[in-house]
Amino acid sequence: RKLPPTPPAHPLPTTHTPPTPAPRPSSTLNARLAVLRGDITHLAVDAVVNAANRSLLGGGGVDGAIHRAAGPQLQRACRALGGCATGSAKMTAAYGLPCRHVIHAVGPVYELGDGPRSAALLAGCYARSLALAAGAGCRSVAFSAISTGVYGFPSREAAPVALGAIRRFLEGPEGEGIDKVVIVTFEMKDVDAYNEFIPLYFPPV
Ligand code: AR6
Repeated sequence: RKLPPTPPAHPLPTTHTPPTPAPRPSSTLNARLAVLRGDITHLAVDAVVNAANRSLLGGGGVDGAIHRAAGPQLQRACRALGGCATGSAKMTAAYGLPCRHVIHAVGPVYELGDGPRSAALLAGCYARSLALAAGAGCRSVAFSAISTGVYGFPSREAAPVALGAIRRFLEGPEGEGIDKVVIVTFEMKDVDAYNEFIPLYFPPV
């Protein structure tokens, strides 16, 4: 007898549900968001957001690049933080990097969650990172494409989650001090995903 097919570990990517209510077009808000393809370790912004893991002790991907460029003091500072929960973030100084602070955000491993829970955890990374940045008086923040590398979050699912969380924060009272959020991506698949969803979350005026 033929066995039934094994269900996927998580629901297959659903089509994106547009945000409700539809975000109002705002040239001021639009000017506060930028997408850049490049190396986040080169940016002299107030805070760079790293895609870390729960140990905060470094790893591969953008985390490895940030630790290499910052030097060993960063790992010593991270060790003192005692790890971080998934969906949250912690901040350190930036040491050898040209930015002022590093915010270490721990994104979800996509395969371990279902769609909605992973999305909520990913949104939490963006919201918590922005709250930490605003609390430290940062005006410019650069984000890595959290969870879209080793952690396997499909870029087309991650981009609307990130954009929604960034928009909500910038519109809220805590977001007032943040002049610029730069999303820094390394790969064309992330650039394409952001370009697809920006008109929905930051509609043209
Ligand atoms: N600048 C900007 N983006 C980069 C850079 C860079 N220098 N290097 C890679 N990326 P990943 P995750 C992009 O895997 O999925 C680590 O081992 C990359 O193309 O770095 O959250 C941690 O320690 C991708 O789009 O982070 C964790 O264990 C994005 O950064 C785990 O990986 C994020 O990919 C976290 O996995």
